[in-house]
Amino acid sequence: MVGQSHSQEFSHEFWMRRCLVLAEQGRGKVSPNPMVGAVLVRDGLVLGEGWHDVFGGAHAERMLFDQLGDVGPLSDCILYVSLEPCSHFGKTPPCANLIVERGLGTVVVGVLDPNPKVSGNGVSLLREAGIKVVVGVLEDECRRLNWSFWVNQRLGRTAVLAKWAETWDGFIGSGTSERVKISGAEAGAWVMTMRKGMDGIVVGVNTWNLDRPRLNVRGVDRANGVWKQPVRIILDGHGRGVYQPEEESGDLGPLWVVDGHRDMADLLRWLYAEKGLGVVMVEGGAQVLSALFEAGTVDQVHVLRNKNRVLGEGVRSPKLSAGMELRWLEDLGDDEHGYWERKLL
Ligand code: AOF
Ligand code: ZN
Repeated sequence: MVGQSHSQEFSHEFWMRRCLVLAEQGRGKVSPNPMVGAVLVRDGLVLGEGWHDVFGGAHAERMLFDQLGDVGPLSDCILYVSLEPCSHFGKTPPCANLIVERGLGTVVVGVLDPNPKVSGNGVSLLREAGIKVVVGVLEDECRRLNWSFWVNQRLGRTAVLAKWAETWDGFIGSGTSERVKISGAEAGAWVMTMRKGMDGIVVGVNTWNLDRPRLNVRGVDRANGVWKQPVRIILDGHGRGVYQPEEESGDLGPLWVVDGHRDMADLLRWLYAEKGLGVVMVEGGAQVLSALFEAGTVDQVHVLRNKNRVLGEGVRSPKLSAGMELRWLEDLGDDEHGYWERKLL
């Protein structure tokens, strides 16, 4: 008996991992909606798979059922889904109703939806229809996958990932008009993969003027469906930025110049509620990063600390706000990559 329930627990996790892999297909395409994956299983065999692929488009469950051939009644099947099926009429009709109509026997849910319109209601709807529901398989992984969606739903603002490069002795710049290159090639490539999942990239006007960063995604595979360059956001309160006309190459996201002197939490609420940005990466400089830390509005931090460079003096790296936890350190070529996050919401 014990062995049996153990093996079922294992297989629930196995299929939930598959849901997480499928959900990844939506990265950079569905925000501020969550990435979601779904798998339909009968006797240990996959009958169908789906994921949320386009903002405003079909949810994972609908994609799965739309593509499903004739496989007979589904009462002996298990539907795995990384997020609680929705119960509300949004841009699409509720997935929970669809699951009930299809006559599913069992539904295994990774984590409850933090969206107050759904949270718990999706599961209740399924249970009331007599469907067996298991909740909380790989719960933390399912939540972490959509950490920015949790920030959006619980805090009502755009989620913030802060990233900077520093020298081994903790400086992020020289403090002069001289531009210093700090991190190596591997770190540069990693930054591109991170930018790909962002709705916006934010820098302060000093960084913009000094570094002339392109703030776009280059050199990574973008072949996978509807995908947009992140918006480039320059925090420039006094119009000090130098904005040269750019070629319309289509390879740069839109450029937004916004007032960086306003309250950071306020700015992030505006970016989410009015502009629909789910997650942005802030790439400097020190003033902008410090203002965000002081406002307690940084959710994840990535630091690339170069092993070969020391400056001795210059602009010190910002202080992390209290409550940020170091999750890992890894080698990334010439850099040490550190990752901190706030407690999951
Ligand atoms: C699901 N499966 O694949 C996703 C869900 O505006 P809509 O209709 O696209 O609804 C967006 C909300 O639906 C979103 O805030 C979240 O609560 C849920 N997302 N639910 O059952 C999915 N992407
Ligand atoms: Zn849905």
